[in-house]
Amino acid sequence: MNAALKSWVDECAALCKPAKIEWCDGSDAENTRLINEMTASGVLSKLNDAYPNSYLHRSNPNDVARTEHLTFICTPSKDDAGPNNYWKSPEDGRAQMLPLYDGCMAGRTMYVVPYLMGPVGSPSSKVGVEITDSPYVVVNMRIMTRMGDVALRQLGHSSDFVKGLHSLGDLSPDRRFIMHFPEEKLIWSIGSGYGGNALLGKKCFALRIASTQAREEGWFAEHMLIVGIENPQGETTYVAAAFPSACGKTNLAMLVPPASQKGWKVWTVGDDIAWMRVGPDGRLWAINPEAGFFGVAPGTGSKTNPNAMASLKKNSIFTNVAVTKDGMPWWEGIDGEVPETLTDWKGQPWAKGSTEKAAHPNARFTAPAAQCPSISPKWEDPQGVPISAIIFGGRRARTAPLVYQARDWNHGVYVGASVASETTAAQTGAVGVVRRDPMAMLPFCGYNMGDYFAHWLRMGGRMKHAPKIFHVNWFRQNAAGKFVWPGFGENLRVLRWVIDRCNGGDAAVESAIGHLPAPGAVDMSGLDLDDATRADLFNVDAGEWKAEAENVAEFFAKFGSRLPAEMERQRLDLLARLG
Ligand code: GTP
Ligand code: SPV
Ligand code: MN
Repeated sequence: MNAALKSWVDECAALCKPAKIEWCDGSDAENTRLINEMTASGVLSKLNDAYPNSYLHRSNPNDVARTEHLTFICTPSKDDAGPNNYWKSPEDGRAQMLPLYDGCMAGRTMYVVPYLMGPVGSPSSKVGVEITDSPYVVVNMRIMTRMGDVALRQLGHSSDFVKGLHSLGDLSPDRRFIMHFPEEKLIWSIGSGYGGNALLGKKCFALRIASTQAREEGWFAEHMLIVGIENPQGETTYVAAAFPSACGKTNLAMLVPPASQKGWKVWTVGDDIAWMRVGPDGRLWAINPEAGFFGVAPGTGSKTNPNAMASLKKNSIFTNVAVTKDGMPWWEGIDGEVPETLTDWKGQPWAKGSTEKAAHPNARFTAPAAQCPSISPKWEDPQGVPISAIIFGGRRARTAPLVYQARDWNHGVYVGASVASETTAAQTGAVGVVRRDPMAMLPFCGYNMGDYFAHWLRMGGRMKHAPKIFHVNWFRQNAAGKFVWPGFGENLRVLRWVIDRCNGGDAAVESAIGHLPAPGAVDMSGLDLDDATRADLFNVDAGEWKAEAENVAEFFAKFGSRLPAEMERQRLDLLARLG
């Protein structure tokens, strides 16, 4: 028994006062028992046998997305958390949480869940332990991480693990907090059972805590998918891409080449988080710390993402989807006719034509990565995969063209730092509001983003073969508010240009914002786009970009002296190029 772990578990038990404690080993037998208990108590319900071993869970309707305003970084100095985070001092954080935890598990079971983030045997992998009173969290963690004995074996007698204490509490939003204590590698979460608020290995550990470690140790913990693109000659190029929540990472990671792109293949390594280190060869190597997908259900269907549809066909958990009268999971955008009647995500009857959505817009599936037909043969390689390109992107109705390439690493850091995107249902609050979301990390960077930009700039100097940096926008709209780019599989056309650029291709033209594809360099053959639309996809409007640079200035100003001078220099250079 690991002494450090034992004493922390004892401490948590003394505080939360559970009726009993269960150490989770990650076995099939344990999983089956927990699922049986949850189907008996109504926490889960079994779905149709067309989806073997799959279950529906309905969250409390007040608890269906991450709650950024209730998420805190607890560091001694407010400046170290930065204007990008809600902050409390560690003392205040603790003082606020202790009374909420006191006795919160009375009558409940306290589960101790050891888990490994990253492939078994990888020098990049890290151990976490989550203590929770939610069996739903346990069975999700079993899909999302390598859970149980495998993690304890990796930990051995070391005290080097990230601690996460989670309780459902009373699920009241007034008593819901997600607090991070980076200096103690500790996460305290109470009052939510949902996704990133409760599955503490994901955003809390693998991004907020890991990003602080990454900065100290000289690596990257990023909100990025990892994908391998294989050309018809059989050569695979790996790309990492950061898009904000619900902006297309899972879809790009599982892209299916359309018939027009003969001979191309796409291999999924990860769909949400990348941990990346500089290798001895001077390239950047990435692992996926997760073992499953916690994917957005609405919009997922055989046309948009057949690989996701195949991944979730068995051994999966569906959260806040609707259900048909035959017990099939259902959401807006799934295949087939809209049924006449459904049970909606709240468990209420729903009829076709209703103005209410049947599935919550942030309904999710939890599915094992190994079930994905496009999973890369290298997805569990302890070394990871070498990254040739980093792509940033967001949801922008205007301004950002379909694709452009940064002029060099430092300009690429500026491009990443100036990402903006319309908000989505992945977090509570208004949807569709453009906000700056640097590197898609605004909700996930565990420290001052001024220091984060400096870290990115510094890392450029440490790589002999740094990835090339790009920006994409799949979400440009026309005057009628319709997406003009077909997206999904057709995005491969853009990735082909990206890869060509990484391999020395010169099919680019200079513009004020960076390199644009030369005319004809992105294959548009066979797409139903008129000439005006084709031109508009690559249009750079100097007026819009000047306004953009002004907005970036306002954002940068928040960081005061923590903003590296190079970032403002890049911004002024851009303005100068815009004329
Ligand atoms: P998180 O899991 O929240 O981090 O989200 P994500 O970045 O993985 O987003 P995901 O791939 O799940 O996509 C979110 C939504 O965007 C879904 O409804 C998709 O159908 C839609 N989407 C994804 N890619 C495209 C695209 O290329 N074009 C359009 N129009 N929509 C897309
Ligand atoms: C996101 O919001 O970016 C997600 C879902 O991937 S959650 O796990 O809730 O963070
Ligand atoms: Mn995400």
